Amino acid sequence: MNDTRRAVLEAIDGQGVSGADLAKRLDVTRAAVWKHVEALREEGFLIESDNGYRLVSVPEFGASAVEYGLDAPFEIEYHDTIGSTNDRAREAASAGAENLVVLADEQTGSRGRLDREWSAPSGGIWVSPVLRPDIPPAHAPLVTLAAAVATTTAAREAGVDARIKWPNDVLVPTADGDRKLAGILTEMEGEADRISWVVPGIGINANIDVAELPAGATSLRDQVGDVDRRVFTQRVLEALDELLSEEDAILERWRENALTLGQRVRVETASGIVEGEAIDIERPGTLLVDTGSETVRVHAGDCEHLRPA
Ligand code: BT5
Repeated sequence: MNDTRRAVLEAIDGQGVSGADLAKRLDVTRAAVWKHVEALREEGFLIESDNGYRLVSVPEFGASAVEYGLDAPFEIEYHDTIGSTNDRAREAASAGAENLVVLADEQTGSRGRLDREWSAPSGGIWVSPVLRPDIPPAHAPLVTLAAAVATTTAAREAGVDARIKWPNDVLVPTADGDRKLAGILTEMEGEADRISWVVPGIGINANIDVAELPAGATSLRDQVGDVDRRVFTQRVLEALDELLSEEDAILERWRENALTLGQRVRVETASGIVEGEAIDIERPGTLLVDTGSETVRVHAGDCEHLRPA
């Protein structure tokens, strides 16, 4: 959203302000004020003009909706429907985009890790930020952890008991097992010593019926009823931005929200199966598994929580 439009919204959020006053405050002509108001109305902002301009409501979802009131330096690119927000974010990143977030209501070709299918019907929060943190490629797993913490934080604020399963799943423990609320697919391009871009694509089952999702999934709707996706998306992006500026907090916050720690796990890694108790996490995202005879450091793999022996 351009700065003048944001300033118009801020000025008329609360009380009515006349066109003349707005023009003076923003140092533009009255015709320009009118043009901005019309453009905002077209984007779905409800603006009353009986007694000066007054903001009545913000659109439910979309680029300007999420940008307005967002306390993080991201520009949003919104699609009602798209193949994959990660594909689009990668393309934009390669073309030089910075601080861009690709957001969609529905995806028709979204991916999980290892090219697994990810269902993304309308009503979800499918979001792929393009980040350029000043860290070496080997530290990229920290970004995935941060995205998981950010998503869990927003879900907990919405009243959902969300926890993280190492490395990238956000689950909700229920009487009949843990159910998957969100997943993260991190993709990046790096040079030898520095990440060029990294996209932690986050898929959150928001206002979706579980019947539309694969077995074992849950949604925010299923847990607490429909949420305000605009605010939820803002909270995820704000928490992510905050964590990335405070790298040391990421592991601490991850531990606080982890479901995996203290559990018996079975991790399938490229070099074989590791089974034991997950005892801790280490930079940049290494899981420590106590097998009974030794502590094994697992850098990547698919993790399964086992029932206590
Ligand atoms: C993930 O993979 O959990 C990462 C998912 C990332 C999706 C986001 S959406 C925005 C961005 N754009 C993309 O194209 N992708 C990212 P993984 O750990 O491999 O889990 C995949 C497995 O989760 C599948 O094999 C299914 O069993 C299950 N699954 C598929 N869709 C699901 C959903 N909507 N909710 C819960 N589980 C699902």
